[in-house]
Amino acid sequence: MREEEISVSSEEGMSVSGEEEMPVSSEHENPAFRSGFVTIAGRPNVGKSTLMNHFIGQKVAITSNKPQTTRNRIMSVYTESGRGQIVFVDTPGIIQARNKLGEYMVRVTKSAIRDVDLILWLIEPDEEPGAGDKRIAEQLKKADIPVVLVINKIDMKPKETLLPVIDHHKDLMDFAEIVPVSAREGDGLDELLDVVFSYLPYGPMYFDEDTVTDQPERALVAEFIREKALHALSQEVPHGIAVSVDQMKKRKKKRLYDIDATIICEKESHKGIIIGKGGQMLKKIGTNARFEIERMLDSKVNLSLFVRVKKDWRDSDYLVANFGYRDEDEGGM
Ligand SMILES: Nc1nc2c(ncn2[C@@H]2O[C@H](COP(=O)(O)OP(=O)(O)OP(=O)(O)O)[C@@H](O)[C@H]2O)c(=O)[nH]1
Ligand SMILES: [Mg+2]
Repeated sequence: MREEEISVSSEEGMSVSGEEEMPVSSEHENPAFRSGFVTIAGRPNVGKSTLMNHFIGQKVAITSNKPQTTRNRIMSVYTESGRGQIVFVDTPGIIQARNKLGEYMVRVTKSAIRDVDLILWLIEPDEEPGAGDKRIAEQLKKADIPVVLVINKIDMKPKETLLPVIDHHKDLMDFAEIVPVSAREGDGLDELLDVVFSYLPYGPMYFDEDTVTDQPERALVAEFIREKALHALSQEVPHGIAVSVDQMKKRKKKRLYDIDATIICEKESHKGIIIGKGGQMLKKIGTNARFEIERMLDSKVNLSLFVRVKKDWRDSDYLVANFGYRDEDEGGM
């Protein structure tokens, strides 16, 4: 099978991402220090990853307006000197699995709502609970962990429409708290942070304050490419995409990386769409991804993108695992 390739290299210097310096302190000696694990769960597309990114102040989980963007459990660490440390656990949207990848995503979410200190159940304000929400509520009740109902995207609705949303959801289960927010605008997030900290036990700092995420750089690179493909493509094409980083090398004594990556799709017809007329689509995905990767690596990047078809890979346990969706990857930072 022929692979199509397109290279996107760095033409100009990129601005440097604003990494914040945190003061080093011996928090283990602070008896008022709180710490714990907080899972963010809910239906697809409600803004779970957007919320986590906002807390961390950078993109650790990709986002898009297409449901089922997140496929893995993604952890990130929020540390506030003198106050505490929250390990956020972003999860795939809760769905009914239709293929092996879906089954993997369901397993990821189920395991992420066990053994944590708090669960944030995110919903959208215009939703009356449906069958999906009832299933989520049943799962969360079984977990026997405090659940905060977070009503996201309040920027899209007048305030008075929130009351019926709250009333309808209150019937599903007992919530520790109910907090309306806008993850995109940042509204209500300070209040949510206060609530989260109030439910965490006094405890140690699990990770040093420089730790941001459990995602290795290569995984972030693959995800940034997948995000740009999600943004650029429509209909069913983006759902069948996986990205593998085949090579990632830093040039000696240079702030320059050479990266080869492959976009895997399910059908020959999808391959044509991903490449686009005269390679335009692939070039667009590559250029947009390169910007994001350069910002993360604080270096210039030569990105070569290939496209390959692996027929119906989402139905194959072997290929799903091969493209990085493996149960054994779920553990630890
Ligand atoms: N208007 C508005 N849009 C939001 C807000 N938060 C997230 N979004 C948008 O909602 C869409 C989905 O956001 P994601 O963060 O990818 O949602 P998710 O719950 O992680 O989705 P999955 O990973 O697919 O389960 C994106 O287009 C976001 O920009 C918000 O507070 N207000
Ligand atoms: Mg997500």
